Amino acid sequence: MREPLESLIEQYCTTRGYRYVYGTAGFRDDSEKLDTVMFATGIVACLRSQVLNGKPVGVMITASHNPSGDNGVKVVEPDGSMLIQSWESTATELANLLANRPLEDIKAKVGQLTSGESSVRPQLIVGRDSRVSGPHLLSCLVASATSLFDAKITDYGLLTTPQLHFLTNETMITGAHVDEQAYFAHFLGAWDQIAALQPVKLPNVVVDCANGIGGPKMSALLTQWGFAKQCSVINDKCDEPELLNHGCGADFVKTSQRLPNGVKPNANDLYCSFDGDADRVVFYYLDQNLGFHLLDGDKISTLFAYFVAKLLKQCKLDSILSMGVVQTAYANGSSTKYLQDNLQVPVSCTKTGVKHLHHEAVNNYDIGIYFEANGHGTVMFSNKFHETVTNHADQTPELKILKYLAKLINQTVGDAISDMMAVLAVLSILQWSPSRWDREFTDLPNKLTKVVVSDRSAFTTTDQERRLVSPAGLQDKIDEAVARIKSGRSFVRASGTEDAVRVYAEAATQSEKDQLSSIVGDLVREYC
Ligand code: G16
Repeated sequence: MREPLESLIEQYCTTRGYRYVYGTAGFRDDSEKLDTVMFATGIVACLRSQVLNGKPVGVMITASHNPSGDNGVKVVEPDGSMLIQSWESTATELANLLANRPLEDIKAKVGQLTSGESSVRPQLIVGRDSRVSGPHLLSCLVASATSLFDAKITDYGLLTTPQLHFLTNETMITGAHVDEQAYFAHFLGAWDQIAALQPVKLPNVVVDCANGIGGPKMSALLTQWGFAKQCSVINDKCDEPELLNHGCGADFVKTSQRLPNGVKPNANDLYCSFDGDADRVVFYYLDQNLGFHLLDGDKISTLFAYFVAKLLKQCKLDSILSMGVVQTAYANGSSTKYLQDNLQVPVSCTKTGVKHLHHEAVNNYDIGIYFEANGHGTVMFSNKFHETVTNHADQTPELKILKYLAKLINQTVGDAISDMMAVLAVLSILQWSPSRWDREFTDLPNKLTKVVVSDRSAFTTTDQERRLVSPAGLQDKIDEAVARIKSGRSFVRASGTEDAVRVYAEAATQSEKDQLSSIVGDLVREYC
């Protein structure tokens, strides 16, 4: 240890007296409250790497869709998936110990945690989004990782979250330093392979980057992409912090169901919006009357399910390789019905959070499609899939498209850039316009709102977050309200990324949906 623990704590753990929770996607809070969390995360990430015999563990400093004053941290396994859940409690315990307990207790705990695997040098892969608080928070993480562990740290600077996941996994696979360009080369290579089989025919595409890190990364992509002439980027001012996710981006478009700032309305274009760290994407288009139509995560997963099912059938692999879709309670009822009734695809439901959907998709299917309605998601292809398509005697164009699609879609986590390219490739091959894509099924009118309450931890759930356990009595009242509405569905859960409770409502008509949303919102306010 280069510096005594007490002086490190004094310098890097100034935020004390708070209670931290490892939420839906790691720690997330006002950036002013996070230096202690970052110091704790440095320790946890190093311990995880040591337990995995020095394999690289990723750390991404981001608060994704949250306002610019927030920040947070996500820890990534060497294979690019989210930190295994059994370690979340270690992270929470350590952060709260550092923030609340006397120095002697902290010393004892840190000493105990760092004594076991000390011969293994941990390796961290770090990146951050465009928030101004990023560099300071990174310094708190680096302080514990270097002073307590002498960790080997590869700092990529500014990255999207999916780039960090991808580069962590590539570092593990190659065992060497991986240049950021490897990320672009991988996905552009897959795009070119598909484009060589089938000429690209698409409308112009406008990409809203939420004034986050997706902006410069999209610009880098466009300098190398054959499709660049038809693709333009808006809301790409990531050096103006107050603009981040403000009136733009995937979360804004999904929740307000309207165009983001900065768009020139054009009925012939296809639009998409990323969030602040570019790990989610939603699409939309305007009809001839400039009416807005959203193509969200449900529309993306159903598009992939339709396309992959069609290719599997053409390649006579539909009885050999299993395919299923994973959704959350936020999935529109019409999308679930379409998948089950029209496509005859199995659908499962998990709690909110990529970490839950990812494992369900990987553990159950050869081709596991998972998307949250808010645009987070990807398609996971199993080893059996790769062996089957590689060894298949008949290497038809359809089979090759399947193979290249599996490369075009980020296999570590949902990725706005890679998902966008994959959706465009599928639309081009199917020769579907945005409205043709939209016509496959009609969403039930739906509304997602936030209610700020004094203590969101009072809202606990069961049944994949579809039903409340507490506050006592509230679920019965919601059930009564839902029963009065045709095709009504509503649920309430505490956000794991924001200090609020989310209320979802859907119904057969716009007015009934508004009515249900307002009744349930009022019930939440009454019961909190
Ligand atoms: C994170 C998670 C997503 C989740 C979202 C909202 O996204 O990765 O899986 O849907 O938070 O979660 P909650 O409703 O609990 O606030 P992001 O884009 O914010 O990192």
